Amino acid sequence: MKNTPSFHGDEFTNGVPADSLFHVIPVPWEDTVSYGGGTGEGPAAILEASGQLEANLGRAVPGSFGIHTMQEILCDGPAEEVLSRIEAATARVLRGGKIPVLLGGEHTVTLGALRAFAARGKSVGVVQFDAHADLRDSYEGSRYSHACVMRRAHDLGFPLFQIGVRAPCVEELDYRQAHAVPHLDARTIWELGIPEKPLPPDFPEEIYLTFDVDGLDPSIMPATGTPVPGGLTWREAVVALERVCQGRRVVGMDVVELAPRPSDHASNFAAALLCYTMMDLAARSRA
Ligand SMILES: [Mn+2]
Repeated sequence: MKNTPSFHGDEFTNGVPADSLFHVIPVPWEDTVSYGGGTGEGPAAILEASGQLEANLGRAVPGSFGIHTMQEILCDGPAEEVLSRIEAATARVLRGGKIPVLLGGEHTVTLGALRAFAARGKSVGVVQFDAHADLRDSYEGSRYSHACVMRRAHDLGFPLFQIGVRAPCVEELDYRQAHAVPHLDARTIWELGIPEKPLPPDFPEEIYLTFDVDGLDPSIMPATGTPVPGGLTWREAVVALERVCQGRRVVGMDVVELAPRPSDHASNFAAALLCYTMMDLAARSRA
């Protein structure tokens, strides 16, 4: 087991689980990557970079709510086994009434976390930031490919909202249309910006945020396996996050698909700051 630092461990010592609102679950899973590799190194890179964060974001100090970083999930073996481990770790966090913060790893990580919510029988809305729709039924022979993760989530009955998509395939466009999956695609953001209230009024009050870092533009996030131009600027991402959290309660989150590259510490830091920003919004959403 690698000895990686805890999240923001230079400012806040690794919290006692019972006193920590945020439970960080590193999941260095890299199984079905379709283009560039390296997502297995994502969690360690985010934890490393989190040491460079300021304690405060404006006047807010998200770390003061307590951050407990768990041991990383073992990602060897068949996908079903890895998913079961992710689900079990997430379920423990939920039983304690805390917020799971998963660090990927490939996007399939999200399915393990969502299964823990499904087992609790709660209607949680999934808000997905991504360049891709991830709605294929199967990809390269796998139903657990990262290109299928939101299809699997939708199969489980989770309402879904997609932000920043700009590379959907025709199968995904058809699926979206047939199932009326609401979305705010990159093209719409180019033309109209981020609406005041991005989510449909009937979207669940409790939300899970899944942020595939390729939702960001490659100019600020080149370190990902399948970068696509035309993505969210930093400002658009933060404003969109703030607006989807408005009037809702964040019950879980993940940051996935960071594939660190040598001498690109800017991407790693951007992913760490993104995660800390999401923690801030989650803490505020519970206030
Ligand atoms: Mn994705």
